[in-house]
Amino acid sequence: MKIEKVEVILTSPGRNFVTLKLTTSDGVTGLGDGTLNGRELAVASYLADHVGPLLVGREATNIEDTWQYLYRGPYWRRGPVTMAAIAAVDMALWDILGKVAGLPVYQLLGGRSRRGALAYGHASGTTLPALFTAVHNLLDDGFKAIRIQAGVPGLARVYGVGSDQVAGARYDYEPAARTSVPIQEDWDTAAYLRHIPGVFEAVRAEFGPELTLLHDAHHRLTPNQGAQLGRSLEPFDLFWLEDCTPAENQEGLRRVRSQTTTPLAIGEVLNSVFDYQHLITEQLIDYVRSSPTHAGGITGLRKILDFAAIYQIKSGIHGPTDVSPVGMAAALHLDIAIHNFGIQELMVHNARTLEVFRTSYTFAGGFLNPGESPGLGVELDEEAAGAFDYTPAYLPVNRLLDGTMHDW
Ligand code: CS2
Ligand code: MG
Repeated sequence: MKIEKVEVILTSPGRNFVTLKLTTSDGVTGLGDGTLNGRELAVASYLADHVGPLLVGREATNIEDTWQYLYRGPYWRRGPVTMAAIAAVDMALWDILGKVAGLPVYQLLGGRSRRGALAYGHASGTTLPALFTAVHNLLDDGFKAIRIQAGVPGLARVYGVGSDQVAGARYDYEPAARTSVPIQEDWDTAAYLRHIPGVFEAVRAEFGPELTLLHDAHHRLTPNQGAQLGRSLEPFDLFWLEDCTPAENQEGLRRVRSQTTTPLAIGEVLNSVFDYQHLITEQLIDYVRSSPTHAGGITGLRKILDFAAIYQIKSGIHGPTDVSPVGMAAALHLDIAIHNFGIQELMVHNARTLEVFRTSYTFAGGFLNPGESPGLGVELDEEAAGAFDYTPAYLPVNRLLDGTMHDW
């Protein structure tokens, strides 16, 4: 069964998505997600101009060989654009294999290891009452684990904090603004470090000790500041503190690790097993945050997670809205199959996105399931997709109050 046709589909039902569609000589189709937030066109070109011609005529079921061919073949290895493109091909091939076998992909990965994948949702608020409303809304939806982000006094906007919600509303925060250049936000680390422990103290006082709580520091701290935050959050028993310091300085995590027992999650910007080498072998983290979409697909992420398992490190797959429903489905098949599952992030896509991508995964009682449809279980309505043209959209940039460019 050969790959016969390669199509790259860009659609923007509220945000941009890059989808690869492969069709085999037998007429079986597979979908893959190559969405790279704010750099979508680079992946689309990589796929259409460089990868597509290599795929036509290849055996569709040779998934590992195609992965290695695309990883080792071009000489230039790793990097977000390359690995998102490889991811799209890899997912589409697993989708095809599942459809041919008549089985959901998780069955091909070794079958079910758990009844469902514990999911965490996002709650944020510019004030404590607004944050509590957001937490109540998620609890009403069934969430058992909640990421807490809060506005910081003195800062006009903080990345990861959406508009305040009213009771009963759905969390609807899209980090990428549909503007031709990124909007700018400001940042004050000292104000943040003063404020956040009190937020968690208040949340614990309001919601009790059992609710699973998480926090994302979005790479904004030095290792020493990360250690300080980790320590100050210890009394509030977090499931994890995410991206306390930029992950490219892997040695920095030694400093954090030696100073705090707050569990650490890292990796949404990492894209290969090599990026995790020291983080995993030195046990500097507790959770791997990469997604199939940004780490070479199911095949690429499986390599990372199997490596992590040896060191008792678990998965915490990135699931923002910039991972398409196809990428989300790929994550869920892995979540159900692997042994070292930790938690799955869930930012629910907007209604228009879910009209374009028809999903068969489910969320109930705080747990996600990939569904039993053969393959990944996501169908693309191409007519609906065609109604939404690519629209430039970018994540914000972050500057200190004196104008210095900062991490976010
Ligand atoms: C965030 C994301 O989900 C998360 O943990 O860090 O919102 C992330 O910033 C975006 O996916 C970037 O594209
Ligand atoms: Mg994050």
